[in-house]
Amino acid sequence: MKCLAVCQEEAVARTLHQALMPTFELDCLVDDRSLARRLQDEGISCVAGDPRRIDTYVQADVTPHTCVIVEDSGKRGLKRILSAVQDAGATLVYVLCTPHHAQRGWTAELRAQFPDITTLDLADLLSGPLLTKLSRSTTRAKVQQYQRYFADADRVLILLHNDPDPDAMASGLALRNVLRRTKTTAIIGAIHGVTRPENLRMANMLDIHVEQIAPGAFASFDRVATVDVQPHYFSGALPTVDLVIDHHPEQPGYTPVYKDIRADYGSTSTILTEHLRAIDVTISERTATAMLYAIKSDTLFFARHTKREDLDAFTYLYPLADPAMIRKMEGAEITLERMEYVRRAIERGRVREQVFTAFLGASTREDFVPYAADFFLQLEDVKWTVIAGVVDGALVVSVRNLGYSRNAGEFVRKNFADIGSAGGHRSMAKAVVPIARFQEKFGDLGDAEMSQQLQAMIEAFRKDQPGSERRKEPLKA
Ligand SMILES: [Mn+2]
Repeated sequence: MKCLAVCQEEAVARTLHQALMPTFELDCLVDDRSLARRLQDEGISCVAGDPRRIDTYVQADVTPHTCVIVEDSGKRGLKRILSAVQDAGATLVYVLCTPHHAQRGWTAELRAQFPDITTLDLADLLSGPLLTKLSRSTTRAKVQQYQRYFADADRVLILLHNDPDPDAMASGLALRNVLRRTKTTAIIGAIHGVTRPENLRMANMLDIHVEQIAPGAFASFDRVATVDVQPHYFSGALPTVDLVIDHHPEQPGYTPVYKDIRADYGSTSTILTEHLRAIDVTISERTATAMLYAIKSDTLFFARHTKREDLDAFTYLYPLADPAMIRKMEGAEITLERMEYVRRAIERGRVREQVFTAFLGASTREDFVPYAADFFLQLEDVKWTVIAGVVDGALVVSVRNLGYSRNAGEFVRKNFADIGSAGGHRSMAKAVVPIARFQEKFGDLGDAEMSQQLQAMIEAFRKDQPGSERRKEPLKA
């Protein structure tokens, strides 16, 4: 495509030449003959002419398909230049504002007179890449500090939360990469280990070994880092820690030597992608695949809690990863075992006033309960799901809703906080209550009574302030 740059300053002509060639076929127009010659001598296609005259543009073969960039350096005469350009038939006209333009040049009056002209601000064009480069240097300094601090350690523990998910495992791999260590010199560990089928499949396919570590063994490591979790989670078992990298809200009560906590990020893997990019290390296909999967899974493929940095990290990792493998890992969500609990929920559960409630009875694993809660929320007429099951002597309750109605977190806190742990967000929440405590409060209920009890609780909760829910309903459309 042809492009004509009407320049006053030599630096602008040279910069546009470098930026646009060879994608655009660029000619420069300057009014100073000696400048035109100098630029020509350096191989920059340039003509001298009066930019205020129509025939200058006619001679330069300007057509409606030529991009014409007019530098506004604050000198008088911009209006005559723009009129001449348009009269010569140009329609794709841009004004490039350099820092002088604030004083004169491109004014509101000109804007009104040439409504079809687009302005480009030189500072705006620079700021994105410049800010990225500079903040990358800040990250590099931070990463180099903790790299040095970890360098002389014999045994390093990278500690994950109790039920490691894709983001935790991918962050573990990435941090090991940043620290330039192997699986023998930096152990990725968790108190319990991986349990959910999709997470197990990820660990198997990518050969990620998460070692089970008892809290008593933390002290046997020279350095301990936590990723995707903060030390307060281990309730006192980790009073000091060397490094924390996390995207959950910052918690008090511990002293890290180094930390990088960014609560607005969609995943810890996004933070670690920035660390790896800052120090320019090669990211293996395995690590890239794990991190890409982690970003997808933590942000529900950008459907929640996502910012530009997550998309940037995704774009960067995408060509390095194996998308076929990710597809396979995602498929692991559906298993025969889980279908069995879905079948139980169909048999025992019921929908009433757009709430699906089911008591699954004894479950061999906890994840069957949230899985069923997510599953039944997909039904067209369902806005809330309340699913409970008994796992290891505790009643586990998972609550989901479509997010625009009343608060799921509030529901579990109101009903279960006094007898167990209960918490969560607007759209998803969980409670875990020892069966004995539940029976003290509600009596020893059979399966059918248990379902009725759950149903009564959610109905009472929703009727509490019926106005607020109805008012928000039109949002669904
Ligand atoms: Mn995470």
